[in-house]
Amino acid sequence: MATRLGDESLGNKPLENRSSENTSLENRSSENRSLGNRSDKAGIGEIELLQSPDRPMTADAILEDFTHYFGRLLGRRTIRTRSPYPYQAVVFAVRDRLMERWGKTRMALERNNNRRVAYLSLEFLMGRLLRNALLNLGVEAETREALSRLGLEIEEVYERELDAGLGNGGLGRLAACFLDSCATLSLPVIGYGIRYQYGMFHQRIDNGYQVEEPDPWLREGFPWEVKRFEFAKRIKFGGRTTSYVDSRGETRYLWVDTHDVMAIPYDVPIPGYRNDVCNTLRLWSAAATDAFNLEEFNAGDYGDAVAAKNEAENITMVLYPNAETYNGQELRLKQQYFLASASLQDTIRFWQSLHGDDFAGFADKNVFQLNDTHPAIAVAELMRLLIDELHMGWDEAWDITGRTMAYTNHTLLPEALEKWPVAMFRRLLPRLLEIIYEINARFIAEISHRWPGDSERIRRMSLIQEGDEPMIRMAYLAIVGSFSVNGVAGLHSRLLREGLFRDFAELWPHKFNNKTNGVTQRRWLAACNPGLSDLITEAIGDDWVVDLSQIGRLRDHADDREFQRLWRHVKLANKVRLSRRLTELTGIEVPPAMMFDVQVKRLHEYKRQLLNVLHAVHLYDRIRRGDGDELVPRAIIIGGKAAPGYAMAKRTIKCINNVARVINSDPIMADRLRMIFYPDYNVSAMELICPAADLSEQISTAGKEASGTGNMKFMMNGAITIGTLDGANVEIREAVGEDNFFLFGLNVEEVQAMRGHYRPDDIIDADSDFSRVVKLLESGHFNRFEPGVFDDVLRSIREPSDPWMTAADFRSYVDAQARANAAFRDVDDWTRKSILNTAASGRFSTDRTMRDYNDEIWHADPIVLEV
Ligand code: 62N
Repeated sequence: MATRLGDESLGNKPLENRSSENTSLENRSSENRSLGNRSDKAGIGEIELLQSPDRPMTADAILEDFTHYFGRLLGRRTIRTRSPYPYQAVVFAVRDRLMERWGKTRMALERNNNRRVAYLSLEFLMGRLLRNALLNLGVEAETREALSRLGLEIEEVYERELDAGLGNGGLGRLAACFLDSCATLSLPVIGYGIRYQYGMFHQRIDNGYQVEEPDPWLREGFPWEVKRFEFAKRIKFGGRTTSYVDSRGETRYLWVDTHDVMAIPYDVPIPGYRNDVCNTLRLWSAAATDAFNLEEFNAGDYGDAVAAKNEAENITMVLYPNAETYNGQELRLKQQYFLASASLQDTIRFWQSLHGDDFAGFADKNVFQLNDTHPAIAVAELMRLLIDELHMGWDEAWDITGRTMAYTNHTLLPEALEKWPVAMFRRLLPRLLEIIYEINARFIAEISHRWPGDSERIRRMSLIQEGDEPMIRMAYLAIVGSFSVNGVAGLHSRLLREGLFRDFAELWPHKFNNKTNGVTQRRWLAACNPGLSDLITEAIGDDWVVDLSQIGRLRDHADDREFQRLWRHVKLANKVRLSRRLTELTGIEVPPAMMFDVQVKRLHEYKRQLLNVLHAVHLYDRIRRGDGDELVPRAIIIGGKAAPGYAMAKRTIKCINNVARVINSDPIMADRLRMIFYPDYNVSAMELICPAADLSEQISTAGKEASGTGNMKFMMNGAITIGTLDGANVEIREAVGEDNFFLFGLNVEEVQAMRGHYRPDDIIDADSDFSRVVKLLESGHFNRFEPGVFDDVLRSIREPSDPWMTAADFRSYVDAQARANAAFRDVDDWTRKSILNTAASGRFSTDRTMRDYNDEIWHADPIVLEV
């Protein structure tokens, strides 16, 4: 018989029951508006606190609340623009309005007993929250008005918010866009993540080199979060396993002598767009257990007690800043397990608060979407909780697990596939290792049954990679334990089925599906580009904000000369804005009339920032040789962070900066060519950059970029893409038409066919432009005072084994750039292409992506709020 999770096994009292999840906020009927009514249904010890009327959404009321918080909570009298207090007071005023919706959404979730989705992710790259919250609540104008009465500019207040940089790049930002779309679609989705004390590092550029600095983003507090100590969970680490036979003759397993850590949730409200829904992002923070501290303290070992506290809190201290290369660090595995266990326990406890110990319907009412393999240990942890803590049998537990887990893959790069040493698991998570071994044994039996005697296949598919140091293949664990496996763009999903996961797709074809990524048009058009947003709304109405397919109606305006003029006017204003910022950041002046040619994304060899540099040097060389008459003035803008341990990526940053310095200090280049490295690129930087871009660089080696999402943000804001047939570029080109996309480079099949007989030296020698570029770089022209700094970078281009085949695509890239150049000279036609790009971006909203997930994977009913 099942017992309540945690009653004895977790050593703490039942943390939540109907009352705590059910603190009712009721305000509809005025006769109910007293405080402290006793609720009949609530039972003993439960007092319903009835809510006062909703706060009005007027400038007057917002000003009143601002004043209240500024004076009475923050204890200030004078407004100083650069202080954090005005920002904080606005957030508190806005938060009051979110709280009302948050409570109603929670009530509706319980009442409707919806199927719920838990989005498990080690990263949520939220950026700033204020402008988005005001937009979604529909009080931006009112708040602007309230602040202006105090002499405050709302934009200045926005700027005071620090980015919540709890992610590396696309994967983390995707999770944030998903939350916005799910709330807007009223989908019952809760995000589970980690409240890192330090987010993505800040990047400083020193003599062209990247220098990493910590990101103490919580230093002044994070006014959006609500700490929920009552939902804390206990997480076990270390120790050993034992077993015994219970009174019914069943073998039971115990995980004992563990070092426990508490997981404390902090909730962040996620408002939908003007639909009164408010979902939750629940971020877990690690804390030492009280018992742990006290024991050591009483033993007189204060130092050890403090050390234990530090060790516990270390788990959520810092985000690992690696994108696309995992580096098997133990603390990272602890983070993964910490997130998985806390989130699963939370879901189980919520289930128990409604259904007691009857888990019959659990799998029908819960889905866990795994954001890559980072939280894939959840497969084994759910088994452990169901079997060890809830005393379920293996088959029933496996049925529940396999009906609730769904896995999204975000990469084909072999170096990014997580594998954890078996030895590390044995030390850190011994009970989970046993469970994984059991999952594997049963899985291998299934393969043997289907393919008798095929030991090679077993070796290939086993969850354990054998060898000197046996490893657990997390992607395989995720596939075996899930009912759905999806890629993030059509091409990527095909390559998963045909390549990386071929054996699994043969075994379980029904599991594999595609969900092409998107971005939220609320942040990435409505909020970040108000000029364009207003122009679009004047032309086609504002339905596009919640239904981006409507943006296709812009096509009717693409040839309208007056509309084109207004479109250009907005783009120019956005370029002026970015140009000012670039000058502030780097001291370089960038004339806004130039073509803004932009590549911003994490630094990685497969993304080929180097190819962009080769083109920059080519333009520089042409202008110097007097061959630049046809060239339109161009500003090449590159931004992005390199993982601190990724030497080649860091050297590429140095190379970009040095080439930029030579170009920008050459008087001949002035007004013709500028090159800028945008320091500390992050979400807020993109909000400034993408509205100002003319040309969007999406130039990865075909087959390497799973999807890309920056490509979609640029397209939405009217930039034209120069790109390879990689990731979502394929679908972007299909949507916008080949005339409105600058295609170049080998396709996936051609890249594969060229492996083995790729001769970069021959390619360079046969191309005089390429030869001159490489010669200039190799001559030390860009590193006069630092001989040899680019040797590694330059050598990689000449390497026949270069996986990124930069040289193979040089000629076709330069030709595509020439087509872009020619197109930019025809101002009207460029504007037309720009409008058509925005008009074709309808498919690339995460609203569409989330509908696809929900229709084909989650099958959750939308939240219905009480009217
Ligand atoms: C991106 F585990 N991936 C894709 F530590 N990964 O590159 C991009 F090794 O093509 C997609 O558009 C995007 O996902 C959304 O689907 C990505 O951003 C990481 O950030 C990452 C972080 C950590 C690891 C691996 C990858 C680690």
